[in-house]
Amino acid sequence: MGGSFTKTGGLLPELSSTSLIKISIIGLENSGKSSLLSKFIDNTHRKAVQSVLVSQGVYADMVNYKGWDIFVGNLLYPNYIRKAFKPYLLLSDIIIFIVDSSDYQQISSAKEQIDILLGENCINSTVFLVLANKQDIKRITTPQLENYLELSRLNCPYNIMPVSVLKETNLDETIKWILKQLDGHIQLRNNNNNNNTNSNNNQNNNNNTS
Ligand SMILES: Nc1nc2c(ncn2[C@@H]2O[C@H](COP(=O)(O)OP(=O)(O)OP(=O)(O)O)[C@@H](O)[C@H]2O)c(=O)[nH]1
Ligand SMILES: [Mg+2]
Repeated sequence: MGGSFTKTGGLLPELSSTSLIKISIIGLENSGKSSLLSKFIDNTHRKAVQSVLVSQGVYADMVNYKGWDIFVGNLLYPNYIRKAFKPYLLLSDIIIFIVDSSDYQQISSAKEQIDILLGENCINSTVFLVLANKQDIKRITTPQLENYLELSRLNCPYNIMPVSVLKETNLDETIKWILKQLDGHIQLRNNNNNNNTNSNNNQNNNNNTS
């Protein structure tokens, strides 16, 4: 892949029309899932987010955004993974697991959720990214969180990154890491856009000079 990418209103870059990357954002209540989604996508697509019934009494937000197929699941109850989310997680190219680093109780529940994800084999063949959110008010460091969650037991490409979704801290780096992991699976549309822009410019120049 290589090269830089341009922002398209939301932080996620536009993918080529042949790419479709499935991304799941999961986390406990209040962890920052909706805030992250709204940073990832642009204003027009924010209005297109649909709350879909995925199992009895369980809803998830879904939206297609410029080549990204985004699923957002709230881990309200421990059984939600088994009951409702597993089929979506198994199809995901990347799972983002977002944690509120300011909430000790949530951190403890997050470990239980990772235990379930592993027990259900939901993250063995995917890319797993833990976002240690709310760094602006954190009560635990990212290395401490990584140790506590025992991420070293994962058998897939994984990472933990400190972010503040609210302050937009480290979100560009997060997306760069995601793109690097997905290297080879996706093509960014901006390459095509650049070509189109160049050919349009050439045409305009030709028109102007003729
Ligand atoms: N201080 C701080 N607050 C944040 C950050 N990210 C999100 N929040 C706040 O945390 C609260 C919950 O954020 P949401 O994005 O609604 O979290 P959620 O995971 O979608 O919550 P539910 O849908 O209720 O499960 C909101 O008041 C956000 O403004 C952050 O980085 N720092
Ligand atoms: Mg939400």
